[in-house]
Amino acid sequence: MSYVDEIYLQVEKKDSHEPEFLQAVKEVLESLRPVIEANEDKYRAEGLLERMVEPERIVMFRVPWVDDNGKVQVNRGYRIQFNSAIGPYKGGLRFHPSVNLSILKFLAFEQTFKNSLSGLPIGGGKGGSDFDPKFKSDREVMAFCQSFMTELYKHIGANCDVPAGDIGVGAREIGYLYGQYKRITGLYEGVLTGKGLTYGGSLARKEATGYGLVYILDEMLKAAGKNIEDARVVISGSGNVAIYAAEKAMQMGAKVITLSDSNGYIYDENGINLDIVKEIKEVRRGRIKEYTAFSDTAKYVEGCKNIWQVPCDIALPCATQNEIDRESALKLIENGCYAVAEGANMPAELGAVDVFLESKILYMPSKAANAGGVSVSALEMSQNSERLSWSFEKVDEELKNIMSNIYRKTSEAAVKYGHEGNFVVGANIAGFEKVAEAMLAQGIC
Ligand code: NDP
Ligand code: 2IT
Repeated sequence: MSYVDEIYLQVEKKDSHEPEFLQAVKEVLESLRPVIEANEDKYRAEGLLERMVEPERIVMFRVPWVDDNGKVQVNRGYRIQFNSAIGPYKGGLRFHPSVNLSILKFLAFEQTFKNSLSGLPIGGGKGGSDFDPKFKSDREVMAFCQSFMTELYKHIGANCDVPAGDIGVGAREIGYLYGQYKRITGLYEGVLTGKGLTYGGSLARKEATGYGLVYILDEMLKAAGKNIEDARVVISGSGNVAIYAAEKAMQMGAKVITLSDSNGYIYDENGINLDIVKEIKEVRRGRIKEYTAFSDTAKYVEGCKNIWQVPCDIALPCATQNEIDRESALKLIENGCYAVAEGANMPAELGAVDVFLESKILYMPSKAANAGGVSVSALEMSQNSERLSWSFEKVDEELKNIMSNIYRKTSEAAVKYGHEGNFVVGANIAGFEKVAEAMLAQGIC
């Protein structure tokens, strides 16, 4: 049996109760086949894949806090330190009721290859909690964050593990978490990224994932002789990634016609007004449905799945994992969509990925497409180390270069292994090679 199949069967047996993790492992291992087959004896002798699919460490803990009614609440906290071969663990924290071990393991596994692909010296990690910040008061969120950090601080540090934001964790949460870390440890260090600009945050971190997504999309389109200008763009989500992807796409002349949240989506053929969206989502923490009160032409549709039925040229899924199933992928293509770039992590089910690859549309998978966020996080770590703050223009320029390098590495790896235009194969192989080399150099550990 091939080494790839053997390892996948082992993981399937051991982690059978972790569907998202299995999905991510399957996708990565399948596309690594050519490079594994070329080095099978060496990798097998070193147990490389066995080590790669097993997190170095998982921390799970109780997070007790008191709500506004004086009632004690208990959530579950996690940090997965997946792989430190090329640098300190790095990756976001997700606060969402759906959070469980399977989801965080898939995210941390993917993060390892994404971070490698970024070209920066960062390992892979992820964490979070099943806490739901939605409709909680600021005091409740603070109480939760302080309790969460009261355990997490033992396991992180500027040179060992540097968390950041993800779903449900933005500037407010990072602020409370940072304050508690500093208070407990007495250290003023770059232990978190996505910090506020007054206490060590980087300009352009807020924009980085969305902007980076559109920069790499633009590279992919240009290489295929296409242009983002005047394209109709369907974006899902209305959080950090979706808003700044929309902003950059609009700046580059595209028309963004949808945004969504977990209840439904808004649709306006004339293009969405982002100032209104920012006011609703960033200032008032409201729901996307409220947008229709400010617009005569926008429609609100309950439920988020049908967003992929909206005819478009380009689709940018920016909400969550598995938001596009096979049927939705087929619908997108039937309606003329010619490019998909993933802002969210693993937003397409395996069947949908197959549809994108078989139809030969331009398809940039998440670990390449959304790497701009963690890349600027790494630049924030550099700024913290040298105790300097770079200008917006400098960070943005670096981000453009990083996304351009990711595009080049991804497309070159695809060509090298005989899969020209298949950026799934390209991104997985390019990300894998550096981690593999570092692990082999460091011996069995
Ligand atoms: P936010 O919390 O800012 O926004 C999340 C958005 O997605 C909200 O609109 C939310 O709607 C929607 N959403 C969340 N869960 C679901 C669900 N189960 N079904 C439908 N919609 C849902 O998070 P981000 O914008 O930061 O993250 C979005 C995606 O991008 C995630 O996959 C994340 O892992 C990925 N990502 C984020 C990076 C970052 O720097 N922040 C970097 C790279 C990737 P609602 O309000 O109803 O929950
Ligand atoms: O999925 C991701 O890359 C993130 N949520 C960002 C991680 C980070 O450390 O900035």
